[in-house]
Amino acid sequence: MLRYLTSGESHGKALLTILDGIPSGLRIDEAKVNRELCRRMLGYGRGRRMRIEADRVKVLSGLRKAVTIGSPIALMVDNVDHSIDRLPAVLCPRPGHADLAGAMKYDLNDIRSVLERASARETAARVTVGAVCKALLMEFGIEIASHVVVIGGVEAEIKDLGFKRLVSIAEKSPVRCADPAASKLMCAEIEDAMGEGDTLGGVFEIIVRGAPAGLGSYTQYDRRIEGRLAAAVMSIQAVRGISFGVGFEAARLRGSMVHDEIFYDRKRGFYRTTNNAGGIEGGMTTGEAIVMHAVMKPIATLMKPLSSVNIKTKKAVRASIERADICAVPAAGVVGEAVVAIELAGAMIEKFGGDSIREMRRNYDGYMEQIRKF
Ligand code: EPS
Repeated sequence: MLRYLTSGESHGKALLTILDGIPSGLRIDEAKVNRELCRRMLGYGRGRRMRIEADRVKVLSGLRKAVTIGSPIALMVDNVDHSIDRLPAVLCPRPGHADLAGAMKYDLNDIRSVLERASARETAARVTVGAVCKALLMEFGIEIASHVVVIGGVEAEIKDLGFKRLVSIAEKSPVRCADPAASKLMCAEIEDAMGEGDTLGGVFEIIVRGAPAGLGSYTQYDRRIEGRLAAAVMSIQAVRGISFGVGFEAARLRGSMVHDEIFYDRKRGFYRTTNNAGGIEGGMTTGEAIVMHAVMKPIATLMKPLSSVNIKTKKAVRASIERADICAVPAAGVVGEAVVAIELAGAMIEKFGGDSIREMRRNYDGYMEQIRKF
């Protein structure tokens, strides 16, 4: 079983993770982990904090000569801004943030103690874990990408570009969007929101290419892969909704328009010409690309704050202002890739056995041969 925990406050000393269950024999390239951390920091609309930090991973345990040995892997990202004990108290909860419910729940009279851990800074830790899991998935030719399709009122028009081209265009866009015209409009929308002291949410798409058919299972509710993937992506700060393939559109369409017809070719085996299911049927991967959409609400810290109540004086006030992003949808896409990688790496280990990469590969090859001949 693959499991991990993260620890660390936004302005604490560091973000820490222990990742347990990665098989032995996997090469971990620190530069690749750092590249993922760097991708998470980018994006038009990010706040000043991202200019202060230079997120880099320190691998504290679990590797010998950059190769896993089956023991838990400890990963650390230092915070340059570790001012947690010097920062002023926060008393005016921000609507939309963990502030109020968190302070009541943990009986804290300074909201700072809530926001420090609720902050999306924690996602840097998850990105380090995701990068290790991406390395495991790459061993089996599984690739994960994301791109932004909506920011505020601007929707991208994504042509059928193919995976590689889509990724290369999106990675060059300041908002990680594969439609250059929409990309410009999104940047303008972010500037406009900034001018108004406001924030923006949006939608990002996650695409997984190369996952074999049969990850997850229909046999028990908690083994259904879409449930696991949805829970993972929903656990990202500010994500409010998930869909697969044609998603919510399926409600308006007839079955004949939704379900992906099945074909067979001696060389290719079973295949589909459409992928409305988003690569998942009956709680299992189908072997087609996994396609998910995630909705992110606008960041809760507004420079023109909404009405709130001071938790000490109970007087009507404006919500507190913290340093924050205007829009973090491009970064959330990178985090989405990471959490999907973690969930799929777990499902791969469950299916193919998890003590060593060599053992996993043998089982994987045998299974792939078996389904080819099915
Ligand atoms: C973030 C770091 C945070 C915020 C942001 C995400 O740093 P700071 O609070 O020092 O500016 O920029 O978090 C939020 C917007 C939030 O509401 O929690 C990061 O590293 O991603």
